[in-house]
Amino acid sequence: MRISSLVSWSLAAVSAWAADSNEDYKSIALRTHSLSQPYLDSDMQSRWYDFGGDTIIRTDHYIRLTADRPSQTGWIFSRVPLTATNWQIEVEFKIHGKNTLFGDGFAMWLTKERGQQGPVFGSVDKFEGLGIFFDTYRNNRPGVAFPFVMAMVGDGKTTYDKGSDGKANELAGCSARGIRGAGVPTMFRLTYFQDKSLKLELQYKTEGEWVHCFETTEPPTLPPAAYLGFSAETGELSDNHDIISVAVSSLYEPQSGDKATPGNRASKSSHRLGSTKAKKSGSWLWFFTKIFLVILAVGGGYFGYTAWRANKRSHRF
Ligand SMILES: [Ca+2]
Repeated sequence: MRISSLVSWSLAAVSAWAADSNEDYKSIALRTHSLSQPYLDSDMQSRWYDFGGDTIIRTDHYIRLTADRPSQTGWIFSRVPLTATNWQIEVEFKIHGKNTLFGDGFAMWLTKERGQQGPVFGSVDKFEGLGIFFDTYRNNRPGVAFPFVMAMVGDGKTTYDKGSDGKANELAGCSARGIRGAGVPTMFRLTYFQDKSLKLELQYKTEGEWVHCFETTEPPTLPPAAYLGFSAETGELSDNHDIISVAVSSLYEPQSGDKATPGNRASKSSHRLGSTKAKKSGSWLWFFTKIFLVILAVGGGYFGYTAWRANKRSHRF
């Protein structure tokens, strides 16, 4: 092995290890909240989700919350609440239709309520929990481009400000021009760390490229038992609002000597803060140990190489 290739191999190893040390969280897929084709069991039921309103399921294609027809309302809601402390929800969806004027959009819910028809993108108003709205029709909100994506946290009493497209109660949001009828699979990825952040990323410009929508540093407090749901609504204007797949995972910190134990929102956060600290100092120690090992490997390799060269040279005579 040449010295130069040994050095570059060692450098590559260090950078790979450095990237690895940033991965403080591991994930476990939650079958209870995930959806993929064919969506239904053999008896044409879903074990984990209920659906209602105008929702149509085509087992080889999509869950259609509304068809491209006026005055449609549809929803699906998980049967069991999402109790993970930290989680990620990744959804492929498709908003499309034949008209140049269209509406109204769809919503993702993590709420105490479940499976009730209503006026907020097809679900109930005065909800308690989190709503993410993919609003394709501008009612009255000057200055922002539509479609507009936003988060609202409901306290069970506050009304969604439909007249101004949710402006009064917006937690965070972004414009997403081109998210409707995009040429690539459209997706969103919502990541929640109870003590840290709520982040929303979108894919609609290029496949495999996530566009940052928002990240809040003061994440909302969610109901301890919140159901995951999706709903959509059409009025005079319409669109197809399709859910293609839902992948939910629980995020947790791997602890040395610990088995994979996804946390629960009911668990004490003080305990978890303590373990965060321990993990951080632990990973730094491991990082320096790795660097030390690489230096040893490079040094050892170089020593071995020169010894081998010297040995080879002495044999030449
Ligand atoms: Ca609207």
